[in-house]
Amino acid sequence: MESSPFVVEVGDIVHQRTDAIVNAANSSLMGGGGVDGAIHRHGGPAILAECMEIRRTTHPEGLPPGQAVATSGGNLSCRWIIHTVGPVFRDPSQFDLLASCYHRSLLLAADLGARSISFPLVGAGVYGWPADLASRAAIDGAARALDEAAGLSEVRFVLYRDELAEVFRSELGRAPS
Ligand code: AR6
Repeated sequence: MESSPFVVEVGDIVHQRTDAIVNAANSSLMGGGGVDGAIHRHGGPAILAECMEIRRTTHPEGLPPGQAVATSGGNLSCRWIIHTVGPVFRDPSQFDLLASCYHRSLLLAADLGARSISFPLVGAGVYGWPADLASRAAIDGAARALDEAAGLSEVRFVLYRDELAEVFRSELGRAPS
């Protein structure tokens, strides 16, 4: 059996050295707090300029939850930033939409030629998803994409705190192999 491409670590997403880094954005693509704020702060104005161009051209109404778009990495050490938007948590019925963030982000990264990618725990901050459900959605969405996409050899989940990493690892342990 091949070894798992999943890596779990505690850290800051902006310091990852993977081909792609995923941003937990909002539909406006104009920046915000949390991961989004950190990525735009460290990545510099080129990222916002590209996001504005995406809004002007392909997504004038904003990026809907569950979808993903790419920009360059600006001053970050990645080649691409994949911006995705989690649904705001109300109840678990939007689980598939949250999983879709991972699925679509991975397929887009693979299409661009990325071999490695770092994800934050999309939806688990300002958008209010409980860590266990957010972790489950991450694992399900990413696993589904890896069944479909070739070329990605490392999928890194970067959790902000030890407690989140513990929850994530326990959900990963429950995942069907
Ligand atoms: N590196 C890794 N993880 C982080 C970092 C970081 N630098 N900063 C926060 N986290 P959030 P969301 C964790 O709120 O829930 C923004 O305003 C955080 O602890 O960034 O999808 C956007 O513009 C949590 O576990 O994303 C949207 O309006 C996880 O990353 C909204 O927040 C996600 O937290 C999106 O909310």
